[in-house]
Amino acid sequence: MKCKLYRMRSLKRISGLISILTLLVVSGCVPAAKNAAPDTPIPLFLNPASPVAAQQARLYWIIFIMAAVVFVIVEGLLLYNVFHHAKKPQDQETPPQQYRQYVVEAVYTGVPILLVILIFILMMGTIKAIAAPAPKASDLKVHVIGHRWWWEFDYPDLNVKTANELHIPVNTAVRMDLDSFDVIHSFYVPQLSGKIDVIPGVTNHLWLSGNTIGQFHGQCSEFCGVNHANMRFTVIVESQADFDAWVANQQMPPAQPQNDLQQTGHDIIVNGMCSACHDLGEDGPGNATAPDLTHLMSRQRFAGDIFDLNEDNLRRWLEDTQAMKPGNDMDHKFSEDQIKAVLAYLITLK
Ligand code: HEC
Ligand SMILES: [Cu+2]
Repeated sequence: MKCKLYRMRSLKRISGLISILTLLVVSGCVPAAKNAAPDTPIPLFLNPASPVAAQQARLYWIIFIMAAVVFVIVEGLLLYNVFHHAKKPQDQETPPQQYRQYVVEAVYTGVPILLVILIFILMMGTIKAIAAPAPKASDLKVHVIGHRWWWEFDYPDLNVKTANELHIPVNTAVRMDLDSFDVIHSFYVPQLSGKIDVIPGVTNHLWLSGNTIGQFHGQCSEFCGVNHANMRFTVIVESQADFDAWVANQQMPPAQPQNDLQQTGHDIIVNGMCSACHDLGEDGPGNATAPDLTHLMSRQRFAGDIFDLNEDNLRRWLEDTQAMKPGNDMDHKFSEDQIKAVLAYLITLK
């Protein structure tokens, strides 16, 4: 009997531990991957960098403090009764029973109802505060397309296409149309935006704006297959001048090959095996299913924002993409010569 009880207790303890671990994993509090983005601020909505996240954080803290006060009062009364009114050995009689305590009952029914009504009012206020502002001509339009396992960002009015890196000017409303190329993904930048599903065949809409210059971590937050965790992106909130300079660079045609080796690489990309999936400037399938390479080297990271963009990593990528990001959709083998030529040209694509 004793043994059984003991076993039950340790089972309880283990299941408690498991639920804490699950919570940690679900909330993303596990050690970051080796190639994680550099020192970006903790990607949490409690660390807001936009009016939307600030409203969410405010509501969170109000409800948290309300809950904490209720918790302390309720647990305090409970503990007080447990210790102060505990039955003593000399107590032989059952204490008098209480009936029809209308005041007590009114309090413990009324107070929670009032609290819930208060939360409802606060919630409506928050929903109103983060609703999209009226459209303005100066708003920036972005078409977001989720792919397994990377993000495409198109700027239809600017004729710019990029991958895994969303540049936006500070304090500007950004209106996004979100679609998926394949399965359901979810767009989430904790410090900037709410979360919205990205669904094939449906166009969803989200607005966001950043009021702090900096880089903010984004992550697909709807399980979408083997590389779901490696489907990240970065939102770069920058001054209008920096943004304009970035746009001007993105609008340029791709760099011209400077020697024979680069020319060979260029031709493989434009006419060879890469052109089935990748666009380069005006060349390529047009409706590319893979990241646009025109200004590849202007980005900081690649392949779902997880590897630093430099020559060594690109070589590793071309030698064996499946070893680097197992299961990704670039399932091709290239010869030593092809890799050398392609790499020579790729690294000039600033
Ligand atoms: C079958 C389609 C396909 C072919 C062919 C292909 N790729 Fe890719 N490539 C992809 C996909 C899909 C990704 C994105 C993988 C991911 O992030 O999960 C990618 C990613 C890349 C990236 C990283 C881009 C970024 O910004 O994340 C580079 C560079 C690249 N490919 C170069 C090449 C080159 C060079 C060739 C030809 C020698 C080539 N690819 C052929 C599908 C293809
Ligand atoms: Cu996804």
